[in-house]
Amino acid sequence: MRKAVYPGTFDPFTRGHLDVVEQAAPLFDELIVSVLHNPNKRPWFDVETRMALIRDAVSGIGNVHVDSFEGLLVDYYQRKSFVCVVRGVRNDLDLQAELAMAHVNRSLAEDVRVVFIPTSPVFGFVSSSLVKDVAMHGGDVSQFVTPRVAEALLAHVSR
Ligand code: COD
Repeated sequence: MRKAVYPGTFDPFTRGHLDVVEQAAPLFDELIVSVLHNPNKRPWFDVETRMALIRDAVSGIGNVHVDSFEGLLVDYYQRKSFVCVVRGVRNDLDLQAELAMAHVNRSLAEDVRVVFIPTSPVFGFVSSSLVKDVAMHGGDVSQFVTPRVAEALLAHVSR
């Protein structure tokens, strides 16, 4: 069973993330989208909410499941016997950062393989932080996120 992990903060999950999932899912028997639980950060959405929003977004893709993890990615990778880490790349800045992360992960654990998926051009400018900025200023986020995520963003800014 070739099981890969697509790890991230996903605060929140965007159509850009979904595009990566749609491209990566057919390459593996199972793809796990996994949300990092980082006690040092203050995300807009807690881990359970982020997981529920991702589950809704990927519900139509049979071999994709949602999980969360704490601590080092490489420890989680080995514990769960993943064969690959999937990461999305939007531009050269992403590539630089992703390469650094991949090298660090490979230094920590030699068996960690990383696959970069270039985003579809239409989502190349979408990021969770820009989406939150648009939502915070009352803009329409529907082209960047799924309807459930748009609802959650609206609820968050209306609190
Ligand atoms: N189109 C395509 N891809 C996209 C888009 C888009 N519009 N937006 C984001 N992406 C990609 C990102 O490039 C990334 O590959 C992925 O989607 C997730 O993005 P984010 O921003 O939600 O998640 P990150 O980058 O904050 O996740 C970082 C990790 C949580 C994976 C990392 O910090 C980690 O592994 N932490 C655990 C501790 C650890 O092991 N540290 C050492 C690692 S060097």
